[in-house]
Amino acid sequence: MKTLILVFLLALVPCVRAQQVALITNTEGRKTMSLDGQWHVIVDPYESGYYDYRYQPSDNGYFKNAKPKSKSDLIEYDFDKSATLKVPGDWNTQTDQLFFYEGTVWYKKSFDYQRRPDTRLFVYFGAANYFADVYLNGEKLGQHEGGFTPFNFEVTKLVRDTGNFLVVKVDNKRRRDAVPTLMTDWWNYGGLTREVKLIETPATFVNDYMVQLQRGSRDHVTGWVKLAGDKLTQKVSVRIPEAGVTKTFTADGSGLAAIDFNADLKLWSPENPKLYEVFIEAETDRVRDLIGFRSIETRGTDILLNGQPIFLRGVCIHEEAPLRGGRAYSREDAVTLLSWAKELGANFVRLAHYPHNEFMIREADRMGIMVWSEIPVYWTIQWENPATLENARNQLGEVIARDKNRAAIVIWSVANETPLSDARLSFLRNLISHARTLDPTRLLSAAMERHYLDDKTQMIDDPLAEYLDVLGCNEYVGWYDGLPEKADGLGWKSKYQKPLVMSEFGGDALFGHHGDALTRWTEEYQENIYQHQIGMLKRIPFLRGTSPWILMDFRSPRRPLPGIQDFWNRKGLISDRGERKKAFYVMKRWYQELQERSRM
Ligand code: GCB
Repeated sequence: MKTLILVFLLALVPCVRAQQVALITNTEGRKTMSLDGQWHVIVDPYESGYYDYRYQPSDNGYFKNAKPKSKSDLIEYDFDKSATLKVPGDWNTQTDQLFFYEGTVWYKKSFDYQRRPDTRLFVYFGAANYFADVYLNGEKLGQHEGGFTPFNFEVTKLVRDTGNFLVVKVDNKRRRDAVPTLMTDWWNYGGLTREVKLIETPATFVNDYMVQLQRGSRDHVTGWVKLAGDKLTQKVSVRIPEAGVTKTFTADGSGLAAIDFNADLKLWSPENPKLYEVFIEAETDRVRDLIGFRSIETRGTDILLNGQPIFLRGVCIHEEAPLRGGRAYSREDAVTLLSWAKELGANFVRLAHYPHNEFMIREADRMGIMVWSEIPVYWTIQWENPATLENARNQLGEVIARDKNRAAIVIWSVANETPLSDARLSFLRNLISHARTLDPTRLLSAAMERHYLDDKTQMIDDPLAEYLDVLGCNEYVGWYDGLPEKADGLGWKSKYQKPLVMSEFGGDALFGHHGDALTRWTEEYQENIYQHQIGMLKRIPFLRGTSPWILMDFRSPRRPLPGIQDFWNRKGLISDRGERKKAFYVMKRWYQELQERSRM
C-alpha cells in the first residue's frame, strides 16, 4: 500500500510545477475569501504587456501594475481606468468585441487581506483557459497550462495587509501541441472561467486525502491523508460520526498517513445518493467533506454498481451555460443541467470533453447521477510530443486530484475519437496507467471509433480497448453516416468481452423547425434518428450504457450555417433556451422503459 501511495505522490510531482504544495482540494471549514466579481482587464493581442519591442520578456510588464510617479513618467497602460470583466466568466460572451477573440487578456484585482498569525495563504483558481501567468504585487507566482483544471499558488510571504494586486495574464490562443489542439467542435471560451479565491490554512495542514472503498469491496475503506508543513509527524484521524467510525493513524516523516479500516456503510447509488459527513483531523488542522461510498466494477460485459448489474442511462453534456450561453460555472448552472438530465431519465452523464467545474461533480454526488469524466485529448493531438504527453498527464492528475473522493465519478475517460497509430496507443496507455496509479478504484474508458466489417456490421477492435474497463464508441448512423433507417439493418460486434457504452449518437435539429422525417435540421429528422437508433441499440448484447449527443445545444466555431446553426451545434435534445425537442421525448420514453424493467 505504502509503495502505491508513494507512486501516487511521485506521479503528482510534475503537476505541481511552480506550486509549493499540491492542489488544495477542499476548503470546507477553512477561512477563504472570494476574489470573484469585476476585475479590470487589458486586451493585449500583441502581448506588449509581456514582451518588449525586441520580443523579449520585459521586466516591466503589465504585471507591475505601474502608475506614473511624476507628471513626466511615461506609462502606457492603467488597469484602474480599463474596462472590467466578471470573474468567473468567459470573456467571449461578456462583450461583443471579444466574441471571436483568441489571445491574451490581462486581469487585475486589488484586495486587502489580514492573514492571521501562524497561517499560510494560497490563491486558488478553479480554471483559466488556457495559459495563466500569475503575479502578486509584481512578483511572478507561476504559470499554469490547461483550461479546465484547478491550481493554486502560495502567497504567504508576498501578501500584505492592504493594497495587494493580483495580475493574471490569460492566453487562449490555440496551439498545435496543446491539449486540446487546434481543432475542436466547441467554443474556445477564454478567461478566468471559474472561481478565484484565497485560502488560509494552518502552518501545517491537511493538504489532501483519499477516502474511498477499496476496489471490489463494499465495507473496506482505504486511502491516505497527506499533510503539508513542517510538523509532519502527527496523529491523523478519520471520523465518520454517522457510521460510528473514528480511526487514528500516524503520518510519517513526509506527512503521509495510509488509512485502512472496515465500516458498515449505507452505499451511494442513484436511488439513494447517501453522503456521509467525513472529518479528517490532524493535531494542527481539520477539514470536513461529504463523501459517498460505493463500489464500481465490471464482470464480463456487465458493469456492477455495489455488486449489482446496472445500465448507464446517460446523456452527454458540454459545459455550456443553460439559458444564458457562455461557459457554465455556477451551482445553479449545474443544478439546471443535471435536473434536465434527470428529467430525461438519466442516472449517468458523460461530461464532455474536458473536466467540468466542481459544482457539476458535487451536485451529481448529491443528486445521485453517475459521471464519466474526461480530459481534452480530442481528435488529433501530437502523440509523439513528450511535452504534449506531460501536459495531458498533468491535466489528468489535476482532475483526479480534485474529484477522487466523489462517489458520482465512476469512469475516467482518457480520449475522444483518436485515430489509430502506435504513437497514439502508447500515449494513451501511458495515461491509462497514470490514472490507475492515481486512482485504483474507478473504471477507465475512452470514446473510440469503430469501423464497418461489411455494410451490415460495425466492428469494435481498436487495440486501445485491451487496456480499458469499459468500451466507449461514438457513431452517427443517420446523420454523418447514411439516413436514419440505416440503423435498422446494423449489427455490432466486439473483439473484447467488455461492456460497451455508446458514448455518442444523434443529429442536429433547430428547435421549432419542422418538416418531414427526412428533412435535415428539423425536429422530425432528429426524432427519426433516435427512433431507429434505439431499435439498433436494443440489439447489441454487450451494451451497458448510452449517452446520446447531447443534452443541450452548444456553441461551436465549426457550425456556421445561417438561420440554423449560427455557430451552434444543434444536436441538443434541448435547445440553448431550454426548449425540449421531439427527440427528447423519444429518448425519455426508452429510459422510462429501461427503468421500469430494472425494477421488475
Ligand atoms: C463527435 C465529437 C463531438 C462532436 C460531435 C458532432 O464525434 O466527439 O465532439 O461535437 O461528433 O456533433 O459532430
